[in-house]
Amino acid sequence: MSDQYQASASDPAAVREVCETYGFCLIKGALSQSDLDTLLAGMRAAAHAASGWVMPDILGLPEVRQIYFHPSLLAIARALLGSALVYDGEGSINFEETIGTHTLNPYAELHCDAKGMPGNITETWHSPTDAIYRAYRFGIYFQDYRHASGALKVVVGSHRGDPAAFQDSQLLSAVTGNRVVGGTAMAYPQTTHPLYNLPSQPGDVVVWNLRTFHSAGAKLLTDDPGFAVHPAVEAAIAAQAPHLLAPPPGPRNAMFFDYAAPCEEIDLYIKLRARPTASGVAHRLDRRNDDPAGMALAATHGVSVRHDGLITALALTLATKDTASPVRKLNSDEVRAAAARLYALLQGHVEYSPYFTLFDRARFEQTPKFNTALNGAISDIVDSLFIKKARA
Ligand SMILES: O=C(O)CCC(=O)C(=O)O
Repeated sequence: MSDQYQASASDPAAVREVCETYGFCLIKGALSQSDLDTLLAGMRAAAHAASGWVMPDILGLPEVRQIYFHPSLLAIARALLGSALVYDGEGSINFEETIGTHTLNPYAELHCDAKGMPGNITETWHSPTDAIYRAYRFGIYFQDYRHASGALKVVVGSHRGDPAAFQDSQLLSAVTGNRVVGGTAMAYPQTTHPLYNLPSQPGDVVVWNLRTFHSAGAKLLTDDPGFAVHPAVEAAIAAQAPHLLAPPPGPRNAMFFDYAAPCEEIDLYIKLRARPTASGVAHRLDRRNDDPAGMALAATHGVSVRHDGLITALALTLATKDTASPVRKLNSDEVRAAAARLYALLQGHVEYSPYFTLFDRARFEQTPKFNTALNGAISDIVDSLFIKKARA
């Protein structure tokens, strides 16, 4: 276990130091057993309620959203990012009662989530001054991954520098390493940058910068659990000598959410994530992150909330409602409710950069008629979703 990668939850300044140096931190002792029990029960309830549907993000889930406002986590987030925090809409749950897809097929490709540049919204974020990206993902894992497979894997230090150097395919080097594992000599390709599997235990919180390259579900060697290799090497071991690998300790239940500073790079990230995806946008209509109780909770804790994902889904739904392929079929009461909901969200919408603006706010505010104002904004939003280059 490498102590330099961890810090106590009671020392937010140390968490920041570790995060800024390495791009991630294993925060020890952040949550009590009672926090974990309450959270897991809430995740179970939310998963059952959503069964068969895409699970909405956590701010709209009364069963679990309290965790986002946990005093220790907020104190750490503010130490990392400053006092003004924003919820960017990224808050998700992995829950399964027994070992299933989440446990057996985690996303085991090294990637980073920080995307969005002023000149190209899909490009991986990088800074001309090598500044640190101002958003962190917090992960709560319910199993002990010190000796078992399932941990988060990170590329140490990949939050800074040229992101091209850390892409999954670039990381394998031509240098061969040799190691004796379970009595067998193993030759494997080393990586150009060090990897680390976070040995988290229940009660810890794993935090990583959105620019840090990482992958899910690290496979650990039973005889050498501290040894981290590229996911491609893990896959080769799993295919050729699976008996060397430690099995998962149980279902890989976990929760992930972001804290961000309201700034240019997070504005671009939010706008990218709000774009329509191959899986469609209809399910976003079931998000409830604009419900008054959740919004009141956020306001009480001084956290602002971006609703771009919901705004774009509502706009596309209303724009396509009379076409042959509507995002979702709505009756007239539902159309009225969707319009009122969108109008309220547009009134509260604040952006943090001039790039890829969703709609012409001045025109919206100066148009007194509800329908005219709303239709103008819907048309702007639909246009904005298909722009590749920024019009600042
Ligand atoms: O499942 C995990 O451990 C990591 C999830 C992940 O890759 C992400 O949130 O970007």
